[in-house]
Amino acid sequence: MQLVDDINKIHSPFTKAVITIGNFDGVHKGHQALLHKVRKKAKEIDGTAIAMTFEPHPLMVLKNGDHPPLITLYEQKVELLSREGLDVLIAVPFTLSFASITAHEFIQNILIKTIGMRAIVVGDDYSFGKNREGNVAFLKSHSSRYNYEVIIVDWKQISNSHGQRISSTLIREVVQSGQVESTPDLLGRYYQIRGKVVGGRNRGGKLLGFPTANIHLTDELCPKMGVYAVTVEINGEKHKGVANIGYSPTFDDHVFTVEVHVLDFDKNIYDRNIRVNFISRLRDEKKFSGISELSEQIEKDVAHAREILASIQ
Ligand code: RBF
Ligand code: MG
Repeated sequence: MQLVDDINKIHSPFTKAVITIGNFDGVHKGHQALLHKVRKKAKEIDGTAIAMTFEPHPLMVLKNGDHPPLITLYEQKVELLSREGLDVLIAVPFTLSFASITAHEFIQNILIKTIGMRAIVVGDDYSFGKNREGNVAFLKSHSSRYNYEVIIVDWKQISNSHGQRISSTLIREVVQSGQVESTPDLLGRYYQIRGKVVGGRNRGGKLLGFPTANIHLTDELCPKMGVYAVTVEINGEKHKGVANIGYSPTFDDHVFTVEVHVLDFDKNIYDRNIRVNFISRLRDEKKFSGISELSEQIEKDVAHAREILASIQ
C-alpha cells in the first residue's frame, strides 16, 4: 500500500480510482466492509483501490480540539488500513481551509481531476464537504456528469452479532463501560492502547511485589476503571499481563494511572512504546485495608488472568 500524505503530491490521476472516504477511527468491521467493497470493485474494473482519511481527526480542528477519545491513533490506523488490501491510502492533512471546500468543488477538483475517481463506496448515511452538503443523493446527482458509479453499503449488512449497527460511537461506549470481551465482535480484534512507559511511584515492585509499567495515554480511548487480563506487546513480542486502571484507592494519592504488570518478565522498559490488548475485565478497583490484602488480591488476579489467557494466542 502506498501512503500519500498530501493531495498536492498526486501529479497524475490514478487508473480507474475506486475510493472510500472517512475518518476510519477504529478501522472496525463496518469500515472493513466498505474497504472490502472497494477492493472488489477495483478488481472487477482493473482499477486502483483507494481509501481517503484525515489527520488529525476533523473534530479536533472543527470544534476547538473538542473531540471524542480516539479508538486508534494515526499510526495504528495506518497500520490496520495497510492490512486491508488497498493500493493507496491518502491521508489528507485536515485544516479549516480543507473543511471549507464545497461538496461540488471536492468532487470536481479533488475526486475527479486529482484522483481520477470512477467509483465511490459509501455508507448510506455518509456526508462530506462544507456543511456536510455532499450526501448520497448529492453524489448520485453528479455521477453521470462526471462519469462515476456510487456504491452504497447498507448499514444492516454491517451489524454485530446482536444486530447493533457497528459504529465508532458504539465501540467507545462498549470500551468505556468495560465490556472489552465484546470488542472482537466489533473490531475484529481486541481493543488495544499504545503508549510510552513512564515513571510511576516505584511502589508496585518494592511494596506489593508486583512491579507495573505506567502507560502515558494521549488522545486514546481508555477502558472503564478496573482490573483486566491483558496481553502486552513489547518489541514485537507478546506477553501475558494484568492491568489496573484507576486511582489505586488503597493509597490516598488520588493519581489516575493506567498500569500493567507483565507476567514472568523482569526487564526495564522505561521510555518504551508498548501495546496493551484488553482481553477480559476481572473486577472493579477496590480500597483495601492494607498492603498485604491488596497484594493477596493481585496474586488472585494473576492466577485468574493466567486461566483466561491460556486460551488466547
Ligand atoms: N490498587 C488499589 O488500590 N486497589 C485495587 O483494587 C488494585 N488492584 C490492582 C490490580 C492489579 C492487577 C494491579 C497490577 C494493580 C492494582 N492496584 C490496585 C494498583 C496498585 O496499588 C499499584 O500498582 C501500586 O500502588 C503501584 O503504584
Ligand atoms: Mg486504542
